[in-house]
Amino acid sequence: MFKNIQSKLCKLVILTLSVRSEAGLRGLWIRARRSPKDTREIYAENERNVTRSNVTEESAVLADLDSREAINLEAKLVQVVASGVCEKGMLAFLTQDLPYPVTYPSRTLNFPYPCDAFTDGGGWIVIQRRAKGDVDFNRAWDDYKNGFGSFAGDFWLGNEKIYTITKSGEYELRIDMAFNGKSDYAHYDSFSIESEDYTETTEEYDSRYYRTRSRTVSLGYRLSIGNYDGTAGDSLRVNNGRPFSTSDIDRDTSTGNCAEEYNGGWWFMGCGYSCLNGKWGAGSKRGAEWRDLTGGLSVSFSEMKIRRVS
Ligand SMILES: [Ca+2]
Repeated sequence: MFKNIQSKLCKLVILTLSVRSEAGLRGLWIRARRSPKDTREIYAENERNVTRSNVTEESAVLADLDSREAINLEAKLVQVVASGVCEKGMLAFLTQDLPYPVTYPSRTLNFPYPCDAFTDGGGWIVIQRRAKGDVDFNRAWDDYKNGFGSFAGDFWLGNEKIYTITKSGEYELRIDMAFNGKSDYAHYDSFSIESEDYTETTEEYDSRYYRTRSRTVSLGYRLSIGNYDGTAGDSLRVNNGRPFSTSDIDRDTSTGNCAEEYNGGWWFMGCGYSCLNGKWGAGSKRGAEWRDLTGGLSVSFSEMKIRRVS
């Protein structure tokens, strides 16, 4: 167990170094449950766990952190500690280009995710972000299943990961958006998606005996949302109960292909009033739409995030 953690820490430190060397960024590992004054302990712990050949370079990175940057990073750490974290005791990675700390790895999930520890008390796992427009969201089923993009910019966490998270408890959904220079949000008091498919077992009766029959039913990450409140309007309502559609897997109720029309995957009906994964470009039609807020045009920013409520 310890060796496993040790091995992961090695990889993480190596990742830190590689990010820094490629982008000129400086990384710092933090343990969110600790106070900022313990940061040096983390440095020391990381250093003990890196391989001998990496020690020199890791020390150089730490020495290279100037006092101003250390203060900034520690200020963020204070906020992480003071407000809600997504998972107690998590390891979070924070660089200057990341808007939120990213777990790597999580203690209970085997994939990293960004944690918005600042909005409305924090504790939000961010599952979608559109801010820069540098990531193509016009992608096929498998990309939406596995996730794509960068936590430093635009991304989709991945339907399989979202399903894994929401099946582990009760979650709420918050969507932050910007349009015409104004920020708004939509909140749903429950949120989950079903699996990609599942095996349904039925019992059938004939005159001599019961027999069991199994068949695989495709749910296609079907959406389930609860009550709405917020300022952006309830533009996701008609998508409730709809499976996910992409340009290559059309499960919408339209005779056309909504994912093709919007250039992005979503829980389309036919085609509905929202698609925050749609074609990027503030003001474009049939794009990153939230009808009640944008009237058919596109938002200039969106972030979808979920938080465990029980
Ligand atoms: Ca269709």
